[in-house]
Amino acid sequence: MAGEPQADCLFCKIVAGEVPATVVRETEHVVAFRDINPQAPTHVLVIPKAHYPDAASLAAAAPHLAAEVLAEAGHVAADEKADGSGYRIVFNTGSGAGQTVFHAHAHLLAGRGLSWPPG
Ligand code: IU
Repeated sequence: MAGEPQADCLFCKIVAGEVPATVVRETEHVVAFRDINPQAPTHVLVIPKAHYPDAASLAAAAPHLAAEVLAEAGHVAADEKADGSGYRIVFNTGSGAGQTVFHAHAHLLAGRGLSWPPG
């Protein structure tokens, strides 16, 4: 069922404390932790604790929760002193776009120049 924990989902296991992660922010509904393979000096993943496979399904089923994920990404950027120099929020969606974990997550990237278009 939408939003329910999935037994085979890595990020559900992080939410449950079954897989370790370096958590930088946590609310009742959202958790933010450092990516294990950082692509920038600041690379934090911001996820809803509830399981949705991607950003669009999250926004469709629980728009308030999608908004909280975005707001928390902004708080992480401020915590990391990235809100002045600029940062990027990315939701890879679908394997063709590089999504490898099918639990909605925002990548918050900062701390270096970020070129456009992305690869
Ligand atoms: P993607 O957009 O689905 O590809 O992002 C998944 C991210 O999860 C990716 O950047 C991985 O480095 C990251 N990650 C992680 O932080 N911890 C893990 O145990 C695993 C992947 I597996």
